[in-house]
Amino acid sequence: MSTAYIGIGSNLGNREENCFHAIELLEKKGIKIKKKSSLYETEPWGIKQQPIFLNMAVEIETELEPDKLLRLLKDIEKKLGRKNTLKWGPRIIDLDILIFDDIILNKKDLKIPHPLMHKRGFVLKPLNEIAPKINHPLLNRSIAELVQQFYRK
Ligand code: PH2
Ligand code: MG
Ligand code: MG
Repeated sequence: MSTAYIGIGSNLGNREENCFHAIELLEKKGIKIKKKSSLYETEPWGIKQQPIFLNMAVEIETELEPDKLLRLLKDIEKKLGRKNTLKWGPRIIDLDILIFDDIILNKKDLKIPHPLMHKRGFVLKPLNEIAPKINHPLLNRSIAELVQQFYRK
């Protein structure tokens, strides 16, 4: 059994409903949701001219391998009506693998830990709420330390 952290984001439609619907579909597919952060209203990062996001993070337990989990996340995004989205643009739902056990993966379509997570407040804040002590296996810092570092800049 593996423990992983998923970042959830939405800035189109009923954002809260989209986030919780995604969690429901994960559970239906046998993913155990161990912890849920609060919802955070966050300023759009990357492309500024788009609606405000709702972001959250969840801790899951799964028997799936990372690539199978990625497949499932993509299927759920599609089911919720996500279209092929502009990079960093608006989306109904976004489900990203942030951390997966202490795995380091650098494949073309799947990089773990998420390569930008330590530079994004909208990822760090919710993740810090549910998992301040876990280690970022590449940076060898806890999430709490990464949050501190983020706000010092
Ligand atoms: N996702 C993006 C790009 N920008 N900004 C915020 N605040 N929240 C997001 O989830 C987000 C973003 C691409 O995945
Ligand atoms: Mg994303
Ligand atoms: Mg994504």
